Amino acid sequence: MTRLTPSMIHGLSDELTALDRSLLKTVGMDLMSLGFRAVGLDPAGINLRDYRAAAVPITSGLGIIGGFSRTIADTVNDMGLPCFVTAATDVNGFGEAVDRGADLVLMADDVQYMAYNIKAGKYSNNSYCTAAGYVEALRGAAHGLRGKPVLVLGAGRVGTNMVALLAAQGAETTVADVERAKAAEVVARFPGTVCAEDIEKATAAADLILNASPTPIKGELIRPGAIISTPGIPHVYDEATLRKATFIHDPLAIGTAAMVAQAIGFSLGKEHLLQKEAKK
Ligand code: PYL
Repeated sequence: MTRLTPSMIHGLSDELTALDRSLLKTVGMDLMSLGFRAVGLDPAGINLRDYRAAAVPITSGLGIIGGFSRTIADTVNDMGLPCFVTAATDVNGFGEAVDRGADLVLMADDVQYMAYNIKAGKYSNNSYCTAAGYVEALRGAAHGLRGKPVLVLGAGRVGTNMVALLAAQGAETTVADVERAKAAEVVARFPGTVCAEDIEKATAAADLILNASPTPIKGELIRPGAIISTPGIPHVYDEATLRKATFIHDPLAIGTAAMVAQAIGFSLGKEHLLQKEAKK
């Protein structure tokens, strides 16, 4: 998982309204609905104001990323679920979240980003939920994925979870990774999935792409009219490329929305069908 930087995070909170608008136009759902549908839940009838969340800054490892917890809280508030950032960090911050009545605690170290549902005693994790969020976004933009060829770039934790989710939806999945053995390992786990022999050729032939790699796709390889659903960071494309394809991207909000949705689902006695298979 590529570590976000303060500059990647800067301004995201101010862009949440534009993200909602863009998602509605591209995938037919706003951020909140996308998050819930990504984990198989219908947002209708769930009153998010009945819940309370906290974002706890975590100082372990490489430490706090400026703006990270604030941006998470702003994203969760944008979904309609009240969320505050604790004044304290780490264990003390977790205690503050509990004392202030949080139902969900969102926190991330250098290895994992989770939303912990205190009452349910279960957590959702970012690798799985980012995969679910971007697969659902692609499904919405493509008006369904069943029987359609989809290229997954990157066979890490997020890419692997994407392949599992695509298999469940009956897509025809090709996996590509610069480390071919990693792609082959994922293909072996999901019968019917194919390993790309030549990444550039596979990319140039793809109309539906999930880019879970840390490498932006070369603009000249992208087919006009392609739909590219990509949590990958850094996300840098020139204007000509951005005009010829449909891009679905944001560095943090879509994964966070699906995490919150799945964590709320634990309170409703629901667990997404693939969570048990997902690699954490
Ligand atoms: C969760 C993000 C999405 C992409 N990369 C992941 C990342 O940057 N992880 C590290 C998060 C560290 C947060 C830090 C803080 O500010 O609490 N411990």
